[in-house]
Amino acid sequence: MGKVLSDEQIHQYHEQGFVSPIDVISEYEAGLYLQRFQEAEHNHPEMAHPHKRNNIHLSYKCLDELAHHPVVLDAVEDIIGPDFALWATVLFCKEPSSPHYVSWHQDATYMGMSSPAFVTPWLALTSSNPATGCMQMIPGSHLSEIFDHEDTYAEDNILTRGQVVKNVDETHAVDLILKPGQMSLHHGKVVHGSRPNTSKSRRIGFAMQSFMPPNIKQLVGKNLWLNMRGTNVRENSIALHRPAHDLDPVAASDRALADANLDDILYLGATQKRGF
Ligand SMILES: O=C(O)CCC(=O)C(=O)O
Repeated sequence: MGKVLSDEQIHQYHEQGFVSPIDVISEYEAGLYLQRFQEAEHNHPEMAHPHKRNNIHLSYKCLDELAHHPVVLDAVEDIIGPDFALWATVLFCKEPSSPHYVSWHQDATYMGMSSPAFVTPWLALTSSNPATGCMQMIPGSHLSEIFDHEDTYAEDNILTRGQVVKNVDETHAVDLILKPGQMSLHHGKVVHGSRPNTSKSRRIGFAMQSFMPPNIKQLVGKNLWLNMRGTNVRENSIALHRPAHDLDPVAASDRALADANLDDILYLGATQKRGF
């Protein structure tokens, strides 16, 4: 038994490359966080929109709190051990009845890390189900190598390059259905994607992408990390700061650095840059 996950859940993660659902906060609390997020979004829209969706946890206190929630960190510890840092976050918002989707891909492909053995918690702020465009996973695909990805830059594809793994057998896909306040955990190499939101409600997922132990090194860009738990000694690294409040200027300058770094890494060698 881990701190949060049962032995069965830990086994499932290692066998299938994901585990879901995990209760983090109640639906009621998720509603309060959603309200705080939407207020911050209303007051400071320049810090959170489809082309400014990375590292919002360095701008909005509510997302910083969720990234540090003890249930999130305990579950991460159950998977990768007691020492880890957070590399980045992405807020995946799909507006009601919108065409945006995420093609089949493996996260580790363009992240420039020395190993894909990292974990991403994806926390639902609103309901995530087939109608709203929940994530879908291909069980066991994390046990393969990184597949070839074709960069399509397709208009409604909200991945940086619209990168896609071809010939995925979708008959094995598993829908990760989450209530507000629940999360899933997925491995850096699991093949996953999501369909458009056909519902009348927003689908908002906070992907903490990703938590990594100190033996995983950034090989392509600057070494920027938010230390989360235990000892995280990394050569030539810069420790990011938590915001004390919305738009904290210290964390804001960290975010500018981290967003630019993420751009350099994710678009390395790309033929187009799309501002995601
Ligand atoms: O939110 C989505 O639909 C996709 C998210 C995703 O690909 C990820 O968190 O790695």
